[in-house]
Formats: sequence, structure tokens, C-alpha cells
Amino acid sequence: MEKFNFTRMTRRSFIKATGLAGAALGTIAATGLQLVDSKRVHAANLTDASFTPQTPLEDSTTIEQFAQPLPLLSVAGGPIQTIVAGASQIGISMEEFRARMLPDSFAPASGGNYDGTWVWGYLSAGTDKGPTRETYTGPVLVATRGKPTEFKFTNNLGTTDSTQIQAYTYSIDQSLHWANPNGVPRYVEYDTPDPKFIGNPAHYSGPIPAAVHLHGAEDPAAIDGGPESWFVSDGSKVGKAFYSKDGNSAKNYCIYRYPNVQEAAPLWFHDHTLGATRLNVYCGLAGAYALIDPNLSLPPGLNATGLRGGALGPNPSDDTLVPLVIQDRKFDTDGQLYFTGGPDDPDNPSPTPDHLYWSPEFFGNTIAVNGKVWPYLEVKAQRYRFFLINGSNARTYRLTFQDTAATVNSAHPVIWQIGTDQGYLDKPVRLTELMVMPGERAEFIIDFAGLSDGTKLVLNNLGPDSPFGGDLNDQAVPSTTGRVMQFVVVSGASLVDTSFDPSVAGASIRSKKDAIVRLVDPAAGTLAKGVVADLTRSLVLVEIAKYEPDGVNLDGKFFAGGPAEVLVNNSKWMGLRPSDSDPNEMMRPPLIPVNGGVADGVGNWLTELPKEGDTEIWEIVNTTMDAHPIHTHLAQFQLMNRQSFYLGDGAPDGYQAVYNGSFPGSEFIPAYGPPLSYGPSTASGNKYGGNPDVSPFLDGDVLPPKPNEAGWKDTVLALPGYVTRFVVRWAATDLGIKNNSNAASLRYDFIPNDAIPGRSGAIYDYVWHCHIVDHEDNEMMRPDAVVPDPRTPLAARKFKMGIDY
Ligand SMILES: [Cu+2]
Repeated sequence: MEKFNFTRMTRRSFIKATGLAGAALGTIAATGLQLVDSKRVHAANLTDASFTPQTPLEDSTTIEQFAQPLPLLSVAGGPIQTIVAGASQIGISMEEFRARMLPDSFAPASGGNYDGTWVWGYLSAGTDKGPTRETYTGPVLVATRGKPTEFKFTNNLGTTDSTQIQAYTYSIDQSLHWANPNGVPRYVEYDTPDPKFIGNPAHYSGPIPAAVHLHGAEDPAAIDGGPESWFVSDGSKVGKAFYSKDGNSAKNYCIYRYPNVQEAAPLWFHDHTLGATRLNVYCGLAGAYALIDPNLSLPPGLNATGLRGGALGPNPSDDTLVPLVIQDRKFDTDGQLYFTGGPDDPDNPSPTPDHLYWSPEFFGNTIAVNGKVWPYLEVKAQRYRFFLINGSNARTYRLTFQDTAATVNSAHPVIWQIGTDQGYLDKPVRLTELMVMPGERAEFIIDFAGLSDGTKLVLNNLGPDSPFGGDLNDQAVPSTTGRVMQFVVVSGASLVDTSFDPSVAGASIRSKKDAIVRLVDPAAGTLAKGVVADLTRSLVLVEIAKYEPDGVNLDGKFFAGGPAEVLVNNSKWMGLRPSDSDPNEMMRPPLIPVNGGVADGVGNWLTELPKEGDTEIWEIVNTTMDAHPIHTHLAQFQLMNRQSFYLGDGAPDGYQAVYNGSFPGSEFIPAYGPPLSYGPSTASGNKYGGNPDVSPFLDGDVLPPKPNEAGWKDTVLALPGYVTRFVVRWAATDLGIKNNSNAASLRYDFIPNDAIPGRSGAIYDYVWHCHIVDHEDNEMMRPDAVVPDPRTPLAARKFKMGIDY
């Protein structure tokens, strides 16, 4: 087992050790977040009496494990819709329905039989919603490189009155920077001097907003489906960056035509609504998008969509790709979705009254795969190919067949990883443990050969029931969240397996002209030969804590303190500094952008403005106590290395002291943005980002990527106490490196950031963010834009807005 050279405490172990919650860089007694101009809230309104809180099912051991078959693709006879994209438009509808997440043996506390859990899902338009469906997962879309595909996504989710999902209505938090269709103030005045203001406790009432993002897609920002592209179910309101191919007037659908120009990759699509992604995805809005490339030469027995014949081939039930969408969930005692948060939540109360219904990280006490809790899969004694998506809110998995305290397997198959987030590795990588953070994908092969009939193997999870912080001893409950699913061998007869065998010495997937274009040398942890970086950005992750160490009592409720928000480069989403006197002033003048901020015309100030064709090194400097999966839209990247640094926790010779001392007044200012000017300076080590150079504080070896990280990625583990360096080139991934710097050939087939029609000076943005969706919903996300290469004008681009997409 590989170990990270890392010993800092996670938040949970820190709580155990000290009795405090949180406490990280920039701990402050009060940020001065205050406001005026809002109706006073009486203490009794801290909770909403109109809601009957659900009773959480705290003991998940009462749920029968391995009682439900894993949902498979419809082409393999399973219930997951499989849609092969062709030339005609594909209609996908977001619907509310019941899905059988729990086994038949589950007994609802209120009596009767379990007849499904209310969920949301993407369904092929016109699908019968049933009385119940087997799963909400899906569909799995199969698209072909070089063939654009048009989708019409319709929001039929109804309203907060019509939905049966109380986890949604109870947990939507209007104090977050969110879609906010009703335009209510985020903070309201409270009747004590400290805090004088609390997060608006009113629950949202109205049509449900949704946005559809194709994760990992190289596509124009207009159809990227980012946070401000949301649209509500009755079509009455849309976000500032809404786009539909047939015009951007308000409607309850959007038409996106994806160019499908990038390399073959296991993409996925999921909701991305501003400040509500954690709930929309939790309720079920996620599917897979397998982009295949018929021109990519794969070894014999490895098909574009599976093994041998593959999903579309002659033996689909054996040869198909098996999706594994892993998501932890919590239920109430009636088997309905439960989401933590809220002042009355028994085991996960809100840490601060700034955000009464926001929980810093959601962790469920069950594990669902493809929409079923603890399923099983019957397999023959042969190889299978899997497409894994960690679609969880915050949970990091360490998947293994190795034994745990609760599970002793009779055999310990290895995991042969063949692909990362963004496509095939050059060579398969043998793993006894696969670590995946939220948003990450992996394709792998497991060989069940040699196992006899009836053999049962449990895929275990060694990851923690709390934010992963690098401590490998912090592990899930072995008998519940320490288990993911079970494999049952049903035909142990020796079979002639003609599929690709990753265990053969020298087995190769991509080579010669099809090999990965290398921006980095993964063995050395350096830039690849011939690659020159145009610039380095150094970007600091910080957690903003409040009310520590004593917490605060309000109306008989205790708020222990903890993260009020988590930020990339100490900047809020909009790139605006909060007002000392009125947090709602974020929306009104005077607006003070962070250092280096450039207006995007829709109210945000951008700092990451890469030039098309440039190769950049991004250094993510993680000063928080937890690992964060950092995700870029549009551009894929290659992990170069990781290196620990001395934070110092306040010691004068540590990075934290130097960082804090760089702010005006020599004291950390929450959400001020970077302390220095954004451009390169001597103090920043000539790096962009506006932060004091971390180089003098580096104290560990340069750790190259692990072999299974040595491919194209779009989401990467950034460990606490480490600098994580990746190389991103703002151009299509498969272009060669021979003209690396400033070559006119290094561009996209479209203008990345189109102008928003009818809005002078406004553009569609991309975003980069943490993929712990609870974090991205609370400011750990920044918009960005690519400056197009003027040598390739719009007329010379293959795809044009309004015509091609
Ligand atoms: Cu995060």
C-alpha cells in the first residue's frame, strides 16, 4: 500500500484531540460580516416551524447488504438507460420519481412496505416513470469523437411545493451565493449584537433550478453548463449565463450541441447549479458520457466501449462496460433521502449561524452504487471492464479487495487501471488499492479467473467517514461505509477469455502516434522534454472559520464554530471583497474587486485569464486541514508533482506567518483575495496569483505522480500541507508539443468564451473549483476565461455559437 508522507490531523481527529471544531489558517473571531437593510429576525425563527424534520436512520447496519443486483446498462439487459448518440437531437428530461435504492427487506418506520425512495434523475424524454424505477443513475450516453451531438435538457423537477424530497426543501440554503431565483437577501439582521446578522433562515419557495454540466468536456463556455447557466422548471427565470442554441430567452430547457472534439474519455454529466449542486446531485442528477474514438488503435480484446465486442458488440451481457457510480447516502427511518444540516440536525448541526442549512461536508452512512445501496454483481470467472465515477459529495474512497476488520475475502483480485479522468493510460497500472476523490473517474479491469462457483468478494473502502486529510489510519466503519459492493462468481468454469489481458508483461494500451502527448515527465515529476511553461500560477486554498474557540449560543442553540466557507486563492466566487458593514453589498456598489480582478460583464471579477495556447504550471498551495479535489473546466491537465511545505501554524518561520503578514495591516483578511498584486513580482517568486512565494518553505521531496495518475486528468487530489503542481495547456490535448510556445496551431476549434448575446461586454465564463460539492456550493470556486489567440479569428474556427452550438 502506498502511503503519503503526511501526518497532519484531519478535522475529525483534530476535534477528537482538542474538542474544537475546525481551526485552520486565518482563524478569526468574527469576520465583520454584517448587514443592514433587512427585516429583523426573531430568535424563534432560527428554525422553520413549518417543516417537520425527518428522523435520520442512524444505524445503517439494519439495512440488508448485497441483496440487490447492481444495475447494468440496458444494452446488457439492465435498467440503466443507454443512449448511443447519432445525428438527431436527444431529449433528456430531469424528472422526479421513485427508485428502489433499498432492498425489499427494508421496513419503513411508519409501516407498510418499502416502495422506493423519491429521487431526481435524467431520463430519456418520454420515459415512463413507473410507480417506481430500479435506479436514478444514468443515462449512459455513448458519443463518438468527431461527431457533434445535440441534446435538449428539460427541467421537469417541479417546485418546492410539489417535490416529495424533503432533503431538498429542508437543506436549500439561501445564505449561500446561490441561484436565488427569488432574489432574497442572503443575510438578515438578528436581535443580538454578536452576531448581529445571520444567514437568511427562510427556505426557498418556487420552481426548482437546475443546470447541466458535461464534466471534463472540451467545449465552449456557453454550453459548458456552469453554475450561472441554471434554469427553473416553469421556465420563468434563468441564470446570468444561461444559453440555449435556440436563443437565451428564459425557458425550462436548454439545447446544447457538444462538439465532441477531444480524445476518448470517460466523461460524466451532472448538475452544477450555483450554490445548489450538492443537493441536486444528491437527489440523483448524474449520468455518464462515454466519448469513444474509432480512430484510436486499441489492443486486441479491448473495445471502445468494453472488452471484446463491447457494449455494442455481440455479447453485451458479458463484454459491456460496467458503470460504477459510487455515492454515499443517508436515509430517514422511512427510507427517504436525508441530508444533514440545519440547526436541529442531531449529528451534524450547522457550525455557524451564517449558513443555517449548509454542512461543510456531507457524509452518508450507506454506500450506493448505480443507485442501489450495497448491491452485488454476478460475474463469470473472466475479465470485466469498469467505468467508475466518484459521484459523492465529499467522500474519498480507497477501494480494495484487501481484508478489513469486517470483511475477509477468500481471494484478493487486483485492480488494473486502464484509464484516468480523461482517457486511456499508455500502460495498465496494477493496484491493490484505488483512491478516488469526488469528481474523479477511473476505468479498470478486474479478472475473476480461477475463482470457483459461489465465491463472494466484497469491494472494501478504506477511506475515512470524514474529509480525507492524508491520514491512512482514519478509516470508514468496516461493516458499513467500509463496504461498497459484492461480486459473486456464478460460473467458475475455466473460460477461454480472449479479452485484453492487462497482466501480460509489457501490456500496452496506447503507443506511438496514439500515445499520450506528454506535458510532464511522470517518472521524474518535471516538465517533459521540449515543454516550456509560459508562466506559473501559485494559488492558495484557505478555510475561513468563525466563532472559535468558544462557539456561539443563539436561541438555546449552540454553534460550535467551524468553516464559514472555503476559498480558492482567498477569493469569493465573484472576486469581490465582502463589505464590512453589509454582506449583502456583494450585490451592489461600491464593488471592490480582489487584486488583479477584471470584470466579466456579468458581475464577476476574473483573475485566471490564461492565453489560448499557453502552457501554465498551476501550484495549488493547500493551507487547509483537508484534501481538496481541484477541477478545471475546459482544459485537461497532467499532474507534475506534489511537495510538502512548512505551514508553521502561526510560527514566525512558517509560510502561514509570511502569508498572513503580506496582507494590509499584516493580518489575514478573509476573502480579500491574494495579498499581493496578482501579477508576478519578486515577492511572489515571479509567479502569478498574488501570493508570497512558497518555495522557501518547501521541506519535502518532490513526489512524482503515482503511475495511475500519469494520464490526462481534470480533477486532482490536492493534499493539505502540500503544493500540488499540474501543467495545463490551454489548447486541445492531442496537439503535439513541437511548437509548444506561442504557436498559432495551439488553439481550440471554437472561441472559448463567447460574448453573451444582448449583454454588452459580457462573456460566458468557465470555472475552476473544488469538487467537494459542499465546498463548491459555498464559494470554493472561481470563474475564469481564456483569452483567444487573435491569429485565429472566429471565421477560422470550426464551431460557431448560434450555428454549431
Ligand atoms: Cu474543497
